Amino acid sequence: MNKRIYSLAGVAVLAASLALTGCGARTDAGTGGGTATKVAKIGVIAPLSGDLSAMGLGIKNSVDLAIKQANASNAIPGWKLELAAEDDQATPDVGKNAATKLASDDQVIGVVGTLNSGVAQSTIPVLDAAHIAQVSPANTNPALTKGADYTTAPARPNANYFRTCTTDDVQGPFAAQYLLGAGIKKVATVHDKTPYGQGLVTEFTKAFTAGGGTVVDAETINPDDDNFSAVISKVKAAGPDAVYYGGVYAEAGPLAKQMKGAGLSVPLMGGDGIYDGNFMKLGGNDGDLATSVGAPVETLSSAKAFLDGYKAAAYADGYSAYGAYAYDAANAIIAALKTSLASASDAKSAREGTITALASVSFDGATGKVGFDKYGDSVARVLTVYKVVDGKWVAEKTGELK
Ligand code: ABU
Repeated sequence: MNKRIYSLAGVAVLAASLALTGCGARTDAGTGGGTATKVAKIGVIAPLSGDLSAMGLGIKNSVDLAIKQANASNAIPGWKLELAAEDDQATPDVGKNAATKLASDDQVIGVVGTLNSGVAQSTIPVLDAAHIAQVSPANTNPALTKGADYTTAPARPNANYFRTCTTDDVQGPFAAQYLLGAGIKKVATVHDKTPYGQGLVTEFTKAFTAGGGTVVDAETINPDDDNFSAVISKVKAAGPDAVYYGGVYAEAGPLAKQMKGAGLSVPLMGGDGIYDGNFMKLGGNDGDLATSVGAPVETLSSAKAFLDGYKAAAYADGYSAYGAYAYDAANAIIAALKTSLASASDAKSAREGTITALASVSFDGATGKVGFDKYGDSVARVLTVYKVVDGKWVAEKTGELK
């Protein structure tokens, strides 16, 4: 074998090896021109099974849609984007394992997720150590971007973390203003002891009492419990005009059902975590209320490409409360990749550059203006109050906190 033939054989072995391991560039069949296409993966970490899978699958599908649209338009020349979705089962430990798995895949360059603020506490440090950007469409706990002392001494804990939704120090007061404006002055609070539930009730309580309302009882539940009768008895004895709940629909629905069964016929109001049709399926009643992030997506002309694309893709599950926000989160990562991958030889070497580029993205997304402040929080702060009417969520009021 002469030297040239030996060299070509070596290249062939290397190419075969790269193809087998899935690393590096590859040649797309059918292009005719041998176009080299490198692969970068956008991860998703969300509950894809279990009680909260309606929300998690909406997130996954919406990221999938953004990736497919980017590939179809050749948004990043020379690169093909792929989805790498992991189920966190709404559990911090499972989420941490999912983050570790994605971080060990050299082709993963950014992650959309998580749904739960408590799960994000576990995934952010793992992805930060691997220099991978995480953009959440749904985490609303303020401490994730501004630290535990977010009110008095905000300090960003992790530069890799961003979110497209607003936060509970906006959402809680927005709910408080709504109830006070509706003449409701006495409220009992209940939360599920998660960072989200507890944080939301804390922010609601501050604003509700500052506005002249009274919290007549403050209770907690264990999300693993099915029977909330002991808590409901105490709440009922306190005589509230409404119950404000911090947690997700999986417990809020049964709580609302059991409240009504116990003769406590006052509205239950919650945050974005209960804004899902499953709340009613699990027992939510007409007159119950929720705040959720953004304006109703169906009313937004900016969301047409998302809504049309989602419908055309015929996903088995709806986009749910965070689909449009997940679509915008994925498109924020894709916008950053246009900079970070422009001259990159592989995805891993562009991870840090993606984080840097994300901090400066600004575009008109499905939900409105997409961009981030110095903490990684969304520049958009719109919220909507929804009420259950004839078994469906109906928008009552959309706006920003005054
Ligand atoms: N923001 C509602 C989803 C639950 C959470 O943040 O934990």
